[in-house]
Amino acid sequence: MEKIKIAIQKSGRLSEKSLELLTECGIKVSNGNRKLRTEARNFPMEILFLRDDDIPQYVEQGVADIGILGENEVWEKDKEVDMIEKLGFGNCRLSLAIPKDEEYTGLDYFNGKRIATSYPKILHKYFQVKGIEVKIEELGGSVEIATGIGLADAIFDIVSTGSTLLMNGLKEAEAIIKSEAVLIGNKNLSPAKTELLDRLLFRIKAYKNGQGKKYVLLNARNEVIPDIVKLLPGMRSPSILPLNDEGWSSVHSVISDDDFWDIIDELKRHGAEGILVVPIEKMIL
Ligand code: PRT
Ligand code: ZN
Repeated sequence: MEKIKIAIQKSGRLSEKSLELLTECGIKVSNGNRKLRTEARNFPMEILFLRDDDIPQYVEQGVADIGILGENEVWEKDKEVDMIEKLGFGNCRLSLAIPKDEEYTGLDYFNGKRIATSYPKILHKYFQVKGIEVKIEELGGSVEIATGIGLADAIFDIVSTGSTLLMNGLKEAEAIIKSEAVLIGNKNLSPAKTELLDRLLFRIKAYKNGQGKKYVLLNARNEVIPDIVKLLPGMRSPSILPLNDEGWSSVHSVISDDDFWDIIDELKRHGAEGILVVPIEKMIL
């Protein structure tokens, strides 16, 4: 039987989350002794552990059929691959940063400046479109120290909390693009592999749909049920079940974490009782 080959980061920020995603998709992977490749036990899948920089090329060439990595790497490597699905982890942004005591006057500030980065392609395209001339210093890592050691006037790097910039006496001047982990795929997958990819995607989407949502069960008197139903979005409409107690019903629905507490407050105000909140593991729409 044909297997689908997935490339994930060997060791780095996305490794654990990538494996966790496969686990959430019911795919059992054992990588106890940190092998470079392994097979899933209950899904026709082979897992290759690679440096994220190499994943776009391997997926383009078909060494791997699909891969998980940061969008930033996909754009920078600029290979012929399909962006299939955003995965909702590894969120960060690529930003221009300058020494904190400098006065930032807008994009023109960078005219003629030397900017250190590990993302020269993205940066070059950005300033080309803006019509601003900059000198790009390509660095493999430790970009944040480039201004301190006199190698550059500014940097272009990944930022998430901003604390690395702060520690290195820098401040964020412009956030250029947002990035998160994505699933990419080879452009010429066989029909058998496409079917395996579809099965995987179905599971990934079910997992993603359940993320950030709660299942809510509550009891209320029948006369307030119409008010309560108005407060609940639900997948279609909430389920309403009669309780053994005459004149009472139980309402079941799904609420997003974002407005969770606001809705709970409103539900209580409208007479909801015995509110039970349960995490959602998967949600198949
Ligand atoms: O060895 P390999 O080449 O596989 O790994 P790598 O060193 O190239 O990548 P790695 O593991 O550092 O990051 C993998 C991916 O995680 C990146 O390509 C991004 O898509 C994503 N990601 C998310 C991040 C961050 N958040 C992040 N904060 N990657 C790097 N950082 C670094 C950043 O470079 C900077 O040094 O963290 C620092 C900034 O963090 P804050 O929180 O201080 O702002
Ligand atoms: Zn890398």
